[in-house]
Amino acid sequence: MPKSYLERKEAWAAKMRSRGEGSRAERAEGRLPPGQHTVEKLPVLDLGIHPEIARDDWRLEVGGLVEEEVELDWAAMSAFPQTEDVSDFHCVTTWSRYDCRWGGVAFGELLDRVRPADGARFVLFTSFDGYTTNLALDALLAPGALLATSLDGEPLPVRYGGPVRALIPQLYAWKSAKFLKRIDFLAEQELGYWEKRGYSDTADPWLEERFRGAEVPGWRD
Ligand SMILES: Nc1nc2c(c(=O)[nH]1)N[C@H]1C(S)=C(S)[C@@H](COP(=O)(O)O)O[C@H]1N2
Ligand SMILES: [Mo]
Repeated sequence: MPKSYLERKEAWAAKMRSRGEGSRAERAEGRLPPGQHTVEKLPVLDLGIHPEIARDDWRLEVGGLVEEEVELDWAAMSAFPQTEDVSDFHCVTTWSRYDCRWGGVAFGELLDRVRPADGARFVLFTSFDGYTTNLALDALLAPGALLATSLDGEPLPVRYGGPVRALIPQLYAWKSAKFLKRIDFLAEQELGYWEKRGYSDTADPWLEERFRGAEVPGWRD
């Protein structure tokens, strides 16, 4: 039997409770994942297309295997509880930027709204620049996974993916789709832009999952 969204959510919560509050401190000890070096300023890295979308014109479609498909506008985004999270950002090209302060809406809020159907196991992000990236649904349940609308206290600039980007600090940065346009919940994995070119589906920087081959099928089940 596939796990339902609520079962997945509870499993994550149990995992986090069992780790306790020490997890961030523990990570700080071995803070830099293997093969990475730190940079002071957050580099801008993307396909080179920076779509200018006014907040008033911005919409986010959320569909696929969900109980309730939604199209969010800026007012709907602002109506969700807002949160801030400080995390480290690791790009597969080996730079890491510590202490990025992202603000926005926790992915959990969106998941609670749309309610992924039983059998929804994967997610595909589609962006306004044509970029796509795939990940496991469970990645969105991790702490710090956000629909980000601000960075270091400022509204998210276009070059960093504004008006809204995905932000999943536990995974290499290419999973954090900028200029987010659509989220699809899927039963089967659909490959994104870099994944079609051989990059990892699971992309855990601590396991150095840069390219396909290192992943375990049925990841995190
Ligand atoms: N829409 C979109 N999102 C994207 C990309 C892209 O090309 N297009 N590049 C990814 C890569 S490879 C990285 S390292 C991060 C970089 O985010 P930053 O430019 O805010 O540092 O965005 C990711 N998200
Ligand atoms: Mo990247």
